[in-house]
Amino acid sequence: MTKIVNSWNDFDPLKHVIVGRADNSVIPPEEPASSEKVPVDSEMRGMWGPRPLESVEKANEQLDNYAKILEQHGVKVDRPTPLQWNQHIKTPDFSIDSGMTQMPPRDILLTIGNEIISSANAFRSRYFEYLAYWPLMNQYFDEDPEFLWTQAPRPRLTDKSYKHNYYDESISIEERLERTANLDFVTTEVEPMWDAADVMRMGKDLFIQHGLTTNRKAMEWFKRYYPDLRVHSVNFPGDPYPIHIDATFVPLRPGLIINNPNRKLPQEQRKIFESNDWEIVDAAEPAHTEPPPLCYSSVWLSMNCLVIDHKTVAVEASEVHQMEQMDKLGMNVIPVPLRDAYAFGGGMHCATADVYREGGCEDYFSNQIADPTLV
Ligand code: DAV
Repeated sequence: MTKIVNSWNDFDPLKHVIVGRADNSVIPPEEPASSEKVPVDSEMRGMWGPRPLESVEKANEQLDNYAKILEQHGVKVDRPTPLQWNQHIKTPDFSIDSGMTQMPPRDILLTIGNEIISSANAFRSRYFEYLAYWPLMNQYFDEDPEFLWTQAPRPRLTDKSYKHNYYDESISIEERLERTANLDFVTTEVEPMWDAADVMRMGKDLFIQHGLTTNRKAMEWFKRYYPDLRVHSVNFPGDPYPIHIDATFVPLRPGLIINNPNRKLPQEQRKIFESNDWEIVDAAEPAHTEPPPLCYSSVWLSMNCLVIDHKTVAVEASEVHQMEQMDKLGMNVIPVPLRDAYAFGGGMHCATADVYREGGCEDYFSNQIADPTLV
């Protein structure tokens, strides 16, 4: 019997992965969810349309090379099938002038054991992104009799899914930080919405970031859908645009996590880690002071690494401080140039989605304390 899909965490030995592609990527028009994400002073405000072909080619060159490097390290690599994203999207509930990309598979696909779930993204432009992965899902379904091919409940994304007048040009960074620290985001709670990259998988425990792309109702959905897992809601004050946990809180091996020093996990949310002998260390500073042009993500993609096994990690090749820290933490570093792909939706971790890691569903948090993160 062929076993294709299995992954319970982000650090056990990686054997099979999906690496995204930049083809046909579009900067989508502003919409209720993204107007909050695009920083006020960003050159991308109000701008949309197909990304420059030269930038697509450069990104693809680095993504292809990343795939090749992973293969050299014994990891099987699959690639999505690009769609034409520069076309109008319409559902009974909303319409938007374009889709986005199939570069960061991590935002769309969540692998839990033998199951891959397509997410319930809060961005309207990303509504059909899962289609780029359908040929692979179909193939895994044919080949692996135990593979569970799942689609999370699709959000309707009507106007009720967002707060209106939430966004205002005059809002300062301080006000923004106050709002996010108070768990006040542009998304409402009328339906579950979540990006797969907000979910940190740790065997029996799922730590999910409550932020711009994932709401509380999603956590409730996870709790009911996986009655045997423990679902935790975490948040990181200090991030004015909290989207995706993987440039904020990144596990390297059982017992060790790096945390963005500007977005520290609050003290009371640390208890579950501390009482189970997990160490949380500040991540190294990024090597760059600015993200590359036309990039949504922050410079903290520096810590968005892909762990290959408990002793090996792939880090973006220009992130000298992060590579040095990995070395000090006892990890062998595989440097991979990927900065030209950042603008398409993220870094080393974002650009991939797990298909197969060795290992099973471990309980890393067996010492259950009074834990305010537990949903
Ligand atoms: O720091 O901008 C990027 C995460 C992308 N998946 C950040 C988060």
